[in-house]
Amino acid sequence: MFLSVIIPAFNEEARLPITLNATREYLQERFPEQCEILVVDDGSADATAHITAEFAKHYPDVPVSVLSYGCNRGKGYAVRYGMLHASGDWRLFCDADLATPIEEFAVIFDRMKVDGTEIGIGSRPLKQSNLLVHQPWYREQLGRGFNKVVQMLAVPGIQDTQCGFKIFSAAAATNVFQHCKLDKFAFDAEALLIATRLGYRISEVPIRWSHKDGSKISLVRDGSRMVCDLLRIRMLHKGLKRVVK
Ligand SMILES: Nc1nc2c(ncn2[C@@H]2O[C@H](COP(=O)(O)OP(=O)(O)O)[C@@H](O)[C@H]2O)c(=O)[nH]1
Ligand SMILES: [Mg+2]
Repeated sequence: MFLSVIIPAFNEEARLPITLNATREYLQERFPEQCEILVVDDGSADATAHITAEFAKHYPDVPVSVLSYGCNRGKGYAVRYGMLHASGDWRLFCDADLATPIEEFAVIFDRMKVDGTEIGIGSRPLKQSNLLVHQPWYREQLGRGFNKVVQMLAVPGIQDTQCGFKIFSAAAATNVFQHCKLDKFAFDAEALLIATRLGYRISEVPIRWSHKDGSKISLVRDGSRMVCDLLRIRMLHKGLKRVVK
């Protein structure tokens, strides 16, 4: 299996069908018979799992599965679960709203080949990034502030740890996500810190990106949790040894 696309999904019945369709069409055209889509149902109370199962029945050309564990654990847990249960040589996780278009996979992957890296991440604030629809200004500013703290506490030199579009080789996914402990939204920063400690280099690549309505993030609840988690990251991962030569 060449590629697993992992979509963490919490109550995504409204946004998922378009995303599944676009992803399936892209994979079918670019890498026929070598891909799978894994929707990780993060304890949704709506028809997320049902819609995904119906979609899989209608379009058997690309295997689509739902992974469920019955309760809402958070995006970090869902992505980790998907990354560790996938079988692709390469593993992409992307948001259920496809704010980063699926076509950006090739853009990042091509850069990874040039750089010789096993981890590639989409990035929004770079000069060549193309933000078609911006987030509300206060969220964009909060994001910039958050990145400054992330760079200070976890991963210096990365301009955007939070973009929900990241590619890992199978080995990198296993090595990194087996150490991840954070279940909520600070997991990206944690995964990148672990990756760096293990010796992986990361390609940060400008992408096309559009803000999508329907975000379920609560700035107060999720934002304060993110900051608390961020303060713990370095302590959580003190003893990691390099695995990459
Ligand atoms: N808000 C939220 N999203 C989750 C959770 N678990 C998984 N996700 C998924 O994480 C992604 C977050 O995207 P979104 O809500 O659009 O956040 P935003 O784009 O960063 O504002 C989506 O694919 C969600 O379905 C959760 O517990 N809460
Ligand atoms: Mg979104």
